[in-house]
Amino acid sequence: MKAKDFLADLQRRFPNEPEYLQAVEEVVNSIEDVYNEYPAFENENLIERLCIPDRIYSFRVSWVDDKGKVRTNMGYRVQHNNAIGPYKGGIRFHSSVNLSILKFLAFEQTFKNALTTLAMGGAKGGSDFSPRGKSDMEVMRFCQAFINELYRHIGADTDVPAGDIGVGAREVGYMFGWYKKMQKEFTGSFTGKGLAFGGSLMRPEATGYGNVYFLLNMLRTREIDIKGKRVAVSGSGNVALYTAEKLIYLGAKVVSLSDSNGTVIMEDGMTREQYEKVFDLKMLYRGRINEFAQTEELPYYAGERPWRIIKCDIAMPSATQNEIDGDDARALIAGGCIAVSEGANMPSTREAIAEFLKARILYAPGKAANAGGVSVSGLEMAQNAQKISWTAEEVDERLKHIMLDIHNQCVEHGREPDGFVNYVKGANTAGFLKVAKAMHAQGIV
Ligand code: NDP
Ligand code: 2IT
Repeated sequence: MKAKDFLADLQRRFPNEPEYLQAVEEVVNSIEDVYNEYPAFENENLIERLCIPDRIYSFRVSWVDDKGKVRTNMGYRVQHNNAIGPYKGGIRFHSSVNLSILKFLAFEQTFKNALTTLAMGGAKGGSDFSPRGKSDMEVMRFCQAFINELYRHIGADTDVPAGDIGVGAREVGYMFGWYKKMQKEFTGSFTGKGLAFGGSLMRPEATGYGNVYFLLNMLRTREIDIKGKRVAVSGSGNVALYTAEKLIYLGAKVVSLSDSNGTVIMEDGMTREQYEKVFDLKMLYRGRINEFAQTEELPYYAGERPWRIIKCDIAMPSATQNEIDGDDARALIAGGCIAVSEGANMPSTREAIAEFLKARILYAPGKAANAGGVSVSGLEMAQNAQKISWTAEEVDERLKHIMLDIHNQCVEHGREPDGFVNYVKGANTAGFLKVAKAMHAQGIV
């Protein structure tokens, strides 16, 4: 396989899917050599079967808003690969959702899930519906209409959705409720459920905490202490907030949070009291970051991301894809940033990643660093299958262990001759080998 030729062909076939092509390009470039060590892979054209999703469902979702107006959105589920377990991955509700974005997410999920050590294939779904500004009843009607189409294609041993941008406990609850009604069964068909109906303790915290655990493992390789470090966090949703909480607990200084409208800066680090205020504002009242900045009298930069406006030791992008471009990366490095650990999926552009690798800072790609969320989803599936629930301490211990295991896989496959660990190469290679070997063993399916 020649990566260049394969990618040129994919570009010709899917010219309007830039995010999908970006995610595939990164993986294919890093696994080219190891792929070519296994002639059987090439004989079976495994690379094409691995990069093109198994199937995609797309459908129209019609629902009625509070004014009685009939609205339509698009709905999708991309089932990418189930070589090592049932399809598994979140659902995203955001106005920007399109097939290219969901294909990139399902592709990434396949490798991420392989790294978790648990038996989960890769999938992603979603809609261009935006829950922002909608009433609970509107969100409920939308979720029911969405699942009315999707319920036939998912299930505890088939495909298990969860949350992502715009999908939290409320949305998962509504989707699970309708799934259960249509299927006439109570099964672990979703993760991220409420605690009263099969959810796992620590699932809400898992992605953010897991990312911090991954960061600690990276810092340990250079004997760096997290205490007192200035950490720029972007986003202010599920992942960003639990990242911030764990960082404050560990004595780091969280110097920023953001949303799609702007960034708040906390030069001396967010206090515990400020954290509680912003958590309530976002989680209970679905408020905006500029409201937090106003009430706390903190500097707010409308339309800006954190990277160029504040100096930090560590960056933890936790909002969305391609939120750090080449100029942002250069500004971070020039400002003394020593580590980037990605809570979001593919938050760094190709150019930004190249800058991080060139500067030889600690750089963890999302498919390794943010795998804690889906890992605890896997633990939720295990608990549901046994009809038991574990304590928060037990889940947290398992999460720490999984994040260490993922870190070790990255080091094993990503260490370069001079000792530098290329976590991109490590994560891609380890994830690829697991999935590819399973696909090879199962024949052409
Ligand atoms: P939430 O919906 O809870 O929060 C998303 C945050 O990102 C919000 O602050 C939102 O701001 C901001 N954001 C979303 N889209 C954009 C955009 N286009 N430009 C700028 N800011 C944006 O989602 P999560 O916290 O769950 O997800 C954040 C990231 O983490 C995503 O990349 C997701 O794929 C990834 N992830 C999530 C996991 C999970 O378990 N939830 C697991 C692994 C990865 P606003 O309110 O203005 O839209
Ligand atoms: O990107 C991700 O890993 C998620 N949104 C979580 C997926 C899951 O199934 O928990």
